[in-house]
Amino acid sequence: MFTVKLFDGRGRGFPGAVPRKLASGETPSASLRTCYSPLRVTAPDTNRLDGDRIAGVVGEVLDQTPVVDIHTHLFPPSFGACALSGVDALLTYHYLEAEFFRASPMTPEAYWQLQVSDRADAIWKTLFVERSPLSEATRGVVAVLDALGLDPGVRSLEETRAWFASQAHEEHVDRVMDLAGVRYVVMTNDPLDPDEMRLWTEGRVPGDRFRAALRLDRVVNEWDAHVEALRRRGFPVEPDAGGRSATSVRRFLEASIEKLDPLYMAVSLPDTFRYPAEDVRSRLLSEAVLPHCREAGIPLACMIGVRRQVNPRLRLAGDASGRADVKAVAALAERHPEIRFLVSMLSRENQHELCVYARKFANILPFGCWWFLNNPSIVTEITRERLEMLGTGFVPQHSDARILEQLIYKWRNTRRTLRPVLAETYGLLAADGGRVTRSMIERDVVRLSSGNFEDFVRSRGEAA
Ligand code: FIX
Ligand code: ZN
Repeated sequence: MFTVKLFDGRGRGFPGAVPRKLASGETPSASLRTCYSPLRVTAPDTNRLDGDRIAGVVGEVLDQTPVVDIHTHLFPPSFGACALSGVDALLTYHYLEAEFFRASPMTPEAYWQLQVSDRADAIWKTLFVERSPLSEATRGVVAVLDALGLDPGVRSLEETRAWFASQAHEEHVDRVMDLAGVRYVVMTNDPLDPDEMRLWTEGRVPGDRFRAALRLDRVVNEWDAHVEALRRRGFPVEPDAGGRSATSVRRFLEASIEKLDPLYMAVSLPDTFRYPAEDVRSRLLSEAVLPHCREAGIPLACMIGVRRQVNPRLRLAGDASGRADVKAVAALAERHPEIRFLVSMLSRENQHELCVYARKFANILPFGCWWFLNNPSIVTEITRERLEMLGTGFVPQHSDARILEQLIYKWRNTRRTLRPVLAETYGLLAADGGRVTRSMIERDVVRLSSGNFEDFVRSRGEAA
């Protein structure tokens, strides 16, 4: 007898799914067979792997194990213009715009005057035709085009554009997610974004492969600018977040949760973030957001260390990072032991300390190598550090994709980077006399790819 996790068909296995015992040789149900999770329905392979076979098996298991992408900015096709896809969107990704402004004499002001397709042409010519696409972001576009059977060496984008325009939306989404080995993605859903909320109110349904996350940046970080918007919607709040504000924000959160059914709430925080502090942000967190997390049993994702708009001329590409104070994370975890915190930090310098605090507080789950950290050299370093300090108790990566097809390259790169790191770690275990088996590697990779996240989010209301 051994335990498997059951999923109800395509990825919506959670939160209804419950682990149960399957007898060896028992035939799995149809829904079990069609799910994306690599279930062990045969006896586990307990044969000890020799050192020289470990890397091959790790590679196979990584390639065969679908991931849950726990933080993206993607939307399903039913969300219209919010759902970005295609070569123009790929090329005008803000990572590439930042590289373009360094390489081109064109000013940002002149660039923003252009149509999106003209911006894409300018970036293609500058970063792909006149220069070699060696950076992580440029190489990613090459990998996507190649994976979709398109020529990454063209001088003009006309045929590439035509190919994307001819794809049927829903099938294209499934194809891309299958190529990327992604079971489902978690979106970023801002309840104070009027355009997006109109779609939810109209009853647009995201479907099984897109789950919601309630993003609280406008509420928590841009309070002054949104006091009026909250009041207009029938939530009376005060500029200093006093009086009825906390009650109103909690009613607002409750209504948003009812509408979006999010897996977690999330907020990005600056490198200057302190908690507790004498400011409106801290007050909103302590009096509204955290009590609501506790009562609704919903985790809070804290993405810490962003310095917004150090160069506003670059718009979305104008954000940077800074080293934050991990004591704020410790204070959150210690004061709120019954709340679960998913934590990602943007500065490389904060990673080790975050691992130390995750060892002290089980209600901290470190996740991802966020944004400027999502490069093979840094992902290798951080993942090794996390394995050494936390075993398999973390979520190695999220894609942060904004354009659908980016899933292909971001997840390919993640698997490629994780492979030697995991293989080396199992190699050390084998060298120390440990028994390394395929079943063990499969169990661990499922945990890292989806299990840790789903367990963390599922533990609604349970004490940490
Ligand atoms: O705050 C965030 O969720 C960031 O990931 C983004 O805003 C950022 O622009 C990004 O796309 C990073 O990958
Ligand atoms: Zn993001």
